[in-house]
Amino acid sequence: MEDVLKKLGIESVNAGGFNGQWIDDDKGGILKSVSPIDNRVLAEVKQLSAESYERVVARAHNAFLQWRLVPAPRRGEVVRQIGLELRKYKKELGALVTLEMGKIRPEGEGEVQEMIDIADFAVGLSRQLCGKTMHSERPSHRMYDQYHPLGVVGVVTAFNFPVAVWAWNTMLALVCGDSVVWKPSSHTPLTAIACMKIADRVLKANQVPDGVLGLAVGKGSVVGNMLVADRRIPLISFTGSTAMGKKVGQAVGERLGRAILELGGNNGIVVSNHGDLSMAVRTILFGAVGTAGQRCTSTRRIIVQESVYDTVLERLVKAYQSVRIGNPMEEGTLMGPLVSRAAVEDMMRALDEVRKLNGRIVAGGEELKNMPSDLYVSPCIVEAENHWPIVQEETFAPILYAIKYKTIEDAIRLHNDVPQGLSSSIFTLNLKEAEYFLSHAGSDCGIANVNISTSGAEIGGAFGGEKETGHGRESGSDSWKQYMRQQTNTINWSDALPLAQGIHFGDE
Ligand code: UN1
Repeated sequence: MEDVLKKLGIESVNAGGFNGQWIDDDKGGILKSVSPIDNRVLAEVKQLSAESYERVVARAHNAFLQWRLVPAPRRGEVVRQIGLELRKYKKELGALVTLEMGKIRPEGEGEVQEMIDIADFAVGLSRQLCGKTMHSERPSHRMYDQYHPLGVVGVVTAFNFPVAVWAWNTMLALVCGDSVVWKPSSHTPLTAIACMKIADRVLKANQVPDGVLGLAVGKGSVVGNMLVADRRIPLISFTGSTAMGKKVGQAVGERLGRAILELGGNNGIVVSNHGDLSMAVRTILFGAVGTAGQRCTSTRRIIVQESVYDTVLERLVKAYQSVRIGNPMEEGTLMGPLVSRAAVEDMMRALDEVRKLNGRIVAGGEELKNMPSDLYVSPCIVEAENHWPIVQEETFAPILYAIKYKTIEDAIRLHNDVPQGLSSSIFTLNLKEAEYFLSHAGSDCGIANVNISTSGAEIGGAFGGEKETGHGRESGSDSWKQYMRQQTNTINWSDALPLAQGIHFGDE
């Protein structure tokens, strides 16, 4: 552990603010980063007070004014170098993710791989920030649109993807000519500090203006509130719960800012009698138990055709019993601890609700004793009804609700009958069912898959959801457009002044 911290430049007490220089603020209070693996304090961080928050955003704004003038491909070259630097630290940064939030090592490293991938994507994008040219209805006029840098982007990330989500936003924002102020989760300040150190070496070597990347570790009630209300920040990208997201959406909407909101999911997999059941079982295990059920894309519901329901459940229970739960730093562990006592209590509360409804818990659902901390649980499968209030909610823990269906129409109705709309999947080898699921009459989610998990999306696609999951898209496809402002330009190269819509005004 000490080696990992040392290699990433983490000290026993760290400054939590960065605007090109580290800001040592004694007025914001100390935050302890505690590992859920064994409740050990990894290091301490000095949080930002309101005054030092101001220093971060003021510098970010000035930096933006200069950074936007750097040609986009040149900005892409800086991002390319950040990607190279991240490759050098993949192992250590991945390990720090594991230490700070408890996901297993391969998942920690996978997250750093997402950072590298989005950096590569952004490099290519830096030469493709294209608008359209359209034909004007007026003679001798030319019309086109172009995308200009937007400003300071505020990025608020959650504990469960402490580095990847920052990178999805930041690598795009950088090539788009924006600066970024990052407020990480208070569970994971050290990974944020480590990322900033890695990126800053590249920024300094390329004489990028100080403040293009900023960090604001601090309390939600101070830094979080200031960030979302700040008129100098035209775009807030927020990842977190639906409850928090509603508040953020309101605060940003109140000032007519833009918001990308990546909130709760309630992701379902439909398992058809036409599906490959052994593939389905392996996938459900990854989707529901991976990251201890703490992904916004975690599989929370399986909707299984009644003729294969017993077989699927039987095989799943067996698979759940073989999951090795323990220290996520150790090879062979499949599930580490939950992030906090509050998370364990939420899980137990949800299971109490299930019991009140006479729901049958067919696997797991226990707090595990004799573990290195009080945060280990066994992943759980519950036979449930889709309309139960607890099934309609997202509980950020490894609880999987199993629900039966008769017809494919039923399955899609049940699937969509929740308030959230992030990720979804169907296991079927029947072409009609698959196409139905992906059609406008099918899944209502932002992500809909066939024969793969609800979780583990690639960076190349646009990532985000509908309904109470929020709105906006991060990562691939044309998500970058949200980080720029679109401008329509019309140029008259004639000697006349024709008006659009054939209007004659005065003598013309
Ligand atoms: C999240 O849980 O906030 O698709 C993001 C996935 C990951 C990202 C999840 N690539 O599961």
